[in-house]
Amino acid sequence: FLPSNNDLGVVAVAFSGGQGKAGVDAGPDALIKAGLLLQLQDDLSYKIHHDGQIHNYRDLMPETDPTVDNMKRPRGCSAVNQRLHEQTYEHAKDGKLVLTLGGDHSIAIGSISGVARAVRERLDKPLAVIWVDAHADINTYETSGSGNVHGMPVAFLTGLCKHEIFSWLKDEHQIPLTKLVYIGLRDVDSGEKKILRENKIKAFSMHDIDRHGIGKVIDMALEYIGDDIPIHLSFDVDALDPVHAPSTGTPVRGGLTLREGDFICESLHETGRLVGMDLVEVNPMILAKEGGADTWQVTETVRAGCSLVRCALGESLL
Ligand code: EXY
Ligand code: MN
Ligand code: MN
Ligand code: MN
Repeated sequence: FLPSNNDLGVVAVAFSGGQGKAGVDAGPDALIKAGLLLQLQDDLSYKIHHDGQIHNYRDLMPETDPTVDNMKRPRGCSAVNQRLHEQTYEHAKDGKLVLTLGGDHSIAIGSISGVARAVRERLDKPLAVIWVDAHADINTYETSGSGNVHGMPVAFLTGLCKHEIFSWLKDEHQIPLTKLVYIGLRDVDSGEKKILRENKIKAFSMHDIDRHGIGKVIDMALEYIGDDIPIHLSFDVDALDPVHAPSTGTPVRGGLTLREGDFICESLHETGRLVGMDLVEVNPMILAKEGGADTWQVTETVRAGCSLVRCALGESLL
C-alpha cells in the first residue's frame, strides 16, 4: 500500500466556513506562493499531481445556509467536504500520497474520509489518524459551544456524530476510535474531555510531551496504532506554539516548538506508511491591520507550515 514513485496528489482548499474568521481560505495560496510545491518537486523529487487550482467551491455554496442543530453553515461545510472527499479518494485510489492544504480544519472530514475509503478498498484495512492540534476537534453538534464545524471533524470521522446533512459520509469512510491518536492537546472543552474519556481515545497532551519528551510520545503513538496499517497525519498549525505560528484563528499558548512539530512529521515519514497529510488553519489575514497582511507573523507561520510538510515528505533524510 506504500505510496509509490514519489507521486504526490495535492488538493488546495480555500474554505473558511467551518469557523467564523475571514482569511483562512487564503492559507493554501500563501503556502504555494511561498514555494511549497516547487520545493517538493525540485528538492524532494516528488511528481506533483495538482490541478493548478485553489478550490473555493463557490458553485457548491448555498445562497443561504442557516444554522441547523447548532451547526453553522452546515450545508456549505457538507457540500465542500463531499467534493473534497472525491478529490482525495481519486488520488489515493491510485496509490498516490495525498496532501491537502487548508482551509479550516473542517476540511479534514472530506480529506480523511476520501483517503480512508481508498485504503479500505485497496487493502481492506482501516486508516490510522494522527491528529496534531491544540484542540481535540471532537465536539458533536450537541456538545459544541461555538457551533463551528472545525471543532467537530473528528466526531464526524469516527461516527460519534452523524447528521442527515452529512449523509454522504458512509460507515466505510470512517476512522476506528482505536486507530486515532492525538498529539499536542492543551485546549479541550469539557464535553470533549468526556468524549475522550468515555471512548478511551489515545491522547498525548502537552503535559505528556513535557513529561516524556516528543521522541517517546511518538514511539508510544506508533506502538498504539500498530505497524500494519497506513497513517494519515492531520496537522493543525495551531499545535505549534504561537511564537512560531501566530497567524492562525485559535492560537493557544504553551504549544509545540518548531523542532517538535518537524520531528513528528519526520517520524511519520520514517514509518514509510504515511498515505495522507492535511496542513490546516494557516490564516495569513488574521493579524492584518490596514497596511497589509505581510507581517513577520504571517511569514513565520507560512514558513513553519512549509517546513512541516517538507519534513513529512522526507526532507530530513540523509
Ligand atoms: N473547541 C472549540 C470549538 O469547538 O469551537 C475550539 C475549536 C477550535 C478548532 C481549531 C481548529 O482546531
Ligand atoms: Mn484543528
Ligand atoms: Mn486547533
Ligand atoms: Mn477553549
